Amino acid sequence: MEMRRLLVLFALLSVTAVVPVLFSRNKNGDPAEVVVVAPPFNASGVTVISWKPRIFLYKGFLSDDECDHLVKLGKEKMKRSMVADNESGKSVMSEVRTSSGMFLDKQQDTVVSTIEERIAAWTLLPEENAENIQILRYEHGQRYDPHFDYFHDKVNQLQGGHRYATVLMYLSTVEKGGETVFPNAEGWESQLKDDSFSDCAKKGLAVKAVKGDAVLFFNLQADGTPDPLSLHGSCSVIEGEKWSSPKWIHVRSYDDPSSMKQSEECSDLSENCAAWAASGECNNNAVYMIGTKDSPGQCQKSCNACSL
Ligand SMILES: O=C(O)CCC(=O)C(=O)O
Repeated sequence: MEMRRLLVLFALLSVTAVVPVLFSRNKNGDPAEVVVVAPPFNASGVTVISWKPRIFLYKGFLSDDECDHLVKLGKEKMKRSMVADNESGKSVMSEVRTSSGMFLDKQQDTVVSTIEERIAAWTLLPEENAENIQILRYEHGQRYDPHFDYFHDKVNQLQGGHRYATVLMYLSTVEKGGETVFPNAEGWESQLKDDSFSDCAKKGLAVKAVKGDAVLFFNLQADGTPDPLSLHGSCSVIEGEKWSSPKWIHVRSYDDPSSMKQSEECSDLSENCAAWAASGECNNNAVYMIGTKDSPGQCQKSCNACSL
């Protein structure tokens, strides 16, 4: 009798449970020791923070267990963060970014796979367009000065093209500072900010780092050109420690090597191309804008000159 009641309870739970529980397995399918609670994707947790640029906040995107699991995976392999050099595209160390970080493998374990699937469901962008999840740690005083996630060089665009969207997940709650700030967001001056915000956060539209929350923002405009309003940075941590986790999603497949050729052949290299093309520069300044097959110009895409 007791056994039957238990079975009925289990059957009821399995159809009504809102929060799935995951037993984490690594890539080889071997069970790991953690049990992780994973919230389902629920669009009603999402609010619009800004339309220019497009920024959305998802409260409770990750469970506490998922955050702790990602921090644990990252902790052992932290290295000083790098930035992409604007000329060569190579990763270089820079004083504008003082955090440390590492990249996970894609589908490294069940928890990571579930989060990657949830990101794809939220952004409506395929998993293959995304880079591996990065884990970042900012200790006291560490920051990332305002920057763009789209590229200024050709080399970085070879794999998947520009970073179209960024999902930034917060894995810890920062007591003071550590906000993500968007200094170019339209109308940021009207965001109400009390003394719990740092001075840095008062210079733009600010999102506080709260464990489990995530922001999604678009680095390109709807017409595919870079959006200068997407400038963003991480304010210095004043109290506590910040763990965050960006997932960058490209315009094309990041995993499929055959998508590389397309970007080598034709792209805009300046965020101003669409405007220049609209004002007649493709005809008036063809060498600079279009160039030749061997020496491509800045704006082949906006000039509709991809088949040179
Ligand atoms: O951690 C943050 O708040 C910002 C991170 C960021 O801007 C980036 O990694 O591109």
